Amino acid sequence: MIANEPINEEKVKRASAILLELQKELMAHVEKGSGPFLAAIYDDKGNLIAKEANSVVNEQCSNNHAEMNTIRAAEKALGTFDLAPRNLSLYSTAEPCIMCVGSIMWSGIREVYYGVSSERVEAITGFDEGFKHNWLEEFKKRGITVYGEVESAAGEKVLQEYVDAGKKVYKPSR
Ligand code: AZG
Ligand code: ZN
Repeated sequence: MIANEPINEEKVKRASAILLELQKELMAHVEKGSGPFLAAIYDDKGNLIAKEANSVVNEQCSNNHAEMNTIRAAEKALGTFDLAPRNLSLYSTAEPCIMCVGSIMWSGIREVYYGVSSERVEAITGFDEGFKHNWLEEFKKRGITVYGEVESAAGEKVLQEYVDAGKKVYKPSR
């Protein structure tokens, strides 16, 4: 596990439980046409605000990563573009890609917890997660907490299942 603050065991325990649940739900979304990523946003009292899977292929939109969809749904549900006053945490089955790191920064999300690292996502699936310079440090400067590689073994297993099932690794042709 990695983090950009001293490890808080309470946060790790909560993140483990939520991420294991998201990993467990993921294949059911994939069976309905989603990509192999799922994210959820919770408030600081433990209420679920939004949960969305990746819908790049089934909605034919390259922006529709799990994190993007979840932030969009949370902002719509709360009627605001600024989530900061709500003290929200984003949980994602995998490390946010270059696009989603930007989206999280702009959203006002205060805490990020993810499962599988981009390096392992790329090795297992062949997706290109992009180039991210020191994003944990950059988030720390902006007061955004990050815990990564939480329950990553369970996350890697689901991604391997996706690949073994011959599901689409969507990407632009180059
Ligand atoms: C992805 N990585 C994450 N974390 N989430 C998604 O929805 C993705 N799609 N492709 N790479
Ligand atoms: Zn993304």
